Amino acid sequence: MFLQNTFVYNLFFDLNTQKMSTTTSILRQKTSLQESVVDILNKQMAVEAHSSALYLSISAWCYAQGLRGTGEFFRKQADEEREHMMKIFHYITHAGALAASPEVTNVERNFTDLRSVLVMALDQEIMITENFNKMTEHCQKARDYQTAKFLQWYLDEQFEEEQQARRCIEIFDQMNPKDALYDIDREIHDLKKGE
Ligand code: OFO
Repeated sequence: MFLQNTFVYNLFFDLNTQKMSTTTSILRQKTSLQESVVDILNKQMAVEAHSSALYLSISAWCYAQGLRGTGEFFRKQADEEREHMMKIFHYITHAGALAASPEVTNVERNFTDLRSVLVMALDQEIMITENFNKMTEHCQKARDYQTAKFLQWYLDEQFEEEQQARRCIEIFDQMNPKDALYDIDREIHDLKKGE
């Protein structure tokens, strides 16, 4: 879609016939990335942008409830999601392909209570992990091992982020929220201390 302007013939060594072959290639003169790979990376940029906006919205709600520690936790999380998006942006552009600046719509703004917000954040992270699993599988099937290697960083990051999101819910459930909302807020804040 993004790179279909030039239609060129490339020479390549055919492993089956053991000789140089001519094949049509739309993309290879500009980028080593296949179109389907550029497409899934761009789609994931949009998911990261949406995550960033969602966490900023959660942060704003937390601050408005006086939950400043959790507000700060989600403000940092929003920044991290934008960094994740930009890391993909740099990967696409450095590979010579075209990154698509994402449009962010439908950002949730109506939250009811802290626990449901924490569960929403965990669900979001689980969904993102699943995306990266599928993307890695796609790249392996497409024999794009470089991009599969790039995606490994995200799988490691998701492992950490899911643990953190689960810990937030554990903290909430282990303390009686009626008596200890202040302490819950502080504990969640401290999960990102030093980040
Ligand atoms: Fe935790 O989502 Fe970005 O990658």
